[in-house]
Amino acid sequence: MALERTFSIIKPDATRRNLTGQVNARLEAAGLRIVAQKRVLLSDREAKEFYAVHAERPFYNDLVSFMTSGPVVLQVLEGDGAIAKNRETMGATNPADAADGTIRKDFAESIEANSVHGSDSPENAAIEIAYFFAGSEITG
Ligand code: RTP
Ligand code: MG
Repeated sequence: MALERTFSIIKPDATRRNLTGQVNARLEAAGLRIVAQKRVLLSDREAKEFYAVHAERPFYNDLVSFMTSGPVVLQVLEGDGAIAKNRETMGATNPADAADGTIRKDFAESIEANSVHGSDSPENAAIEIAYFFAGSEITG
C-alpha cells in the first residue's frame, strides 16, 4: 500500500472531555503517525469554508456553530493507506452505526458531535492539509 497523508480534526466535543490523548492513542495504535498537530479555535469563516461542501444541507449552520464552539486539534496523519485506515479507525458518521472499537462508537456523543473528522479522498486530503498547514509545519 502507498504511503499517504490525511487530514484529521479532533472535534470540540472530544477536546472538551479531555479525549485528545485517547484519540491520539487510537490513531497511533492503528499505525498512523501524527506528523503535524495544532490546537486552535476555528473562526466562523474557516469552519464555513472547510465544510462548504455541506452548505446546502439542513445541518450546515448547526455544524459550523458546533465546530467553533471550542478548541479543535488539527492534525496531519501519515501511514500506509492512511486515508482509508483513518476512516476505518474513526467509524461511521453516526455513532449508532459505528463498528465496535472505533473512535466514534466509543467516544462520539451524536451524529454531529462525533469527535473526529477525516479526509475522505486523496484529493480532499491534499486540499484540507494545505488549507490548515504550511509545508514547514509537517515533519515526517
Ligand atoms: P467528517 O467530514 O467530519 O469527517 O464526517 P463524515 O465524512 O463522516 O460525515 P459528512 O457526511 O462529511 O458530514 C460532516 C459532519 O457533519 C455533521 N453531520 N451532522 N445532523 C446531521 O444529520 C449531521 N450529519 C452530519 C457531523 O459532524 C459530520 O461528521
Ligand atoms: Mg466528510
